[in-house]
Amino acid sequence: MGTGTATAADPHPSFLADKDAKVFVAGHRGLVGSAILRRLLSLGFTSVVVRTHAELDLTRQADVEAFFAAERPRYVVLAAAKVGGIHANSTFPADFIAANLQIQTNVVDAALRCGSVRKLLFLGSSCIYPKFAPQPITEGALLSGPLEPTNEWYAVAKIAGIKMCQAYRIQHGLDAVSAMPTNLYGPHDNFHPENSHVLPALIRRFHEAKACGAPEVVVWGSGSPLREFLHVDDLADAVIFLMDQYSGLEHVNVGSGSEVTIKELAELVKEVVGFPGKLVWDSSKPDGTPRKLMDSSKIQGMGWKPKINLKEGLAETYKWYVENVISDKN
Ligand code: GFB
Repeated sequence: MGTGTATAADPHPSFLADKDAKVFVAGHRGLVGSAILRRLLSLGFTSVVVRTHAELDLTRQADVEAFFAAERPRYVVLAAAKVGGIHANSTFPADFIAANLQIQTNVVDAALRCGSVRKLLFLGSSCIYPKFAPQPITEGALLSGPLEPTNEWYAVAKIAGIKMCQAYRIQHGLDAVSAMPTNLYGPHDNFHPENSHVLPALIRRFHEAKACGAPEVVVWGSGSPLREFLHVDDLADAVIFLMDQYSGLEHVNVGSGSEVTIKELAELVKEVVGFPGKLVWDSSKPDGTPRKLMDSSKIQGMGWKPKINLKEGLAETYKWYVENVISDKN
């Protein structure tokens, strides 16, 4: 546990008391990494290190080792990953398992070998849990049953990441912790029509339908699956909180605690975007797991709570989409 200041018993300052230390945020251009970067800068961290994919390919072990040896960061937040929605996960299983295993293995191992890293946080996903895990899903449900087939390749890689952090803690004493966020959304998301997650996909589809006066919008599946959504700025807060406060072996769930059906979500996006037409359901598309509500009582018990409700977060994300993605295309 971080105490804020260094003492004789704990010679290191806590993360939040060490704002001039080098912090490497891997994946700073993605949804999660960009939110963590914004939060670190707003908190006054002065030495955040980032690399674009073109500057450093995290799937290449030698390049990752050379980067860590040269930069010698004190803290690492591992938010770099190959991610996507239900369609991308089932279409590119090899890419999802290979890239994620490579990135996390290279980064965790290089963090140990360079000798400078005091703490590392690895980000996973709620899809690590069994398809039919009891709800809400506690951390203890890991590896207690079969996974959801549409994203098992990604899930297996993320489970390996948790286990790698645990193994490096046990064998080498590396302070590596893992956070498992629920379904995330917010600025800098991927708004690709097929490969994105449901929330950005629907923002784009409703916006384009409204812009061209289309009478209806197609939504995938039955509409009955339940999903829990968390704004990425809330996740960024949780990541900073865990970097400062948590040094346990077990991973930590990070969720909002409230869930909606996909039908309710679609109605909400329709309202926020202001699309006047109707919804049509494409039942040839998969539903995925029926429900995945996380039990976030562990992190809430430590003192973290989400702040952004879905409607507000959705409205703000739509505004960001219009100002950044649409205006970039014009
Ligand atoms: O967000 P999503 O792709 O991911 O889909 P998962 C959630 C639900 O929304 C599914 C439905 O029931 C989809 O069928 N859906 C409706 C849509 N319309 C659309 C659409 O236009 N696009 C998309 N993408 N979905 C992901 C995993 O599962 O969850 C990842 O694939 C990751 O690995 C992520 O773990 C958090 O929630 O089903």
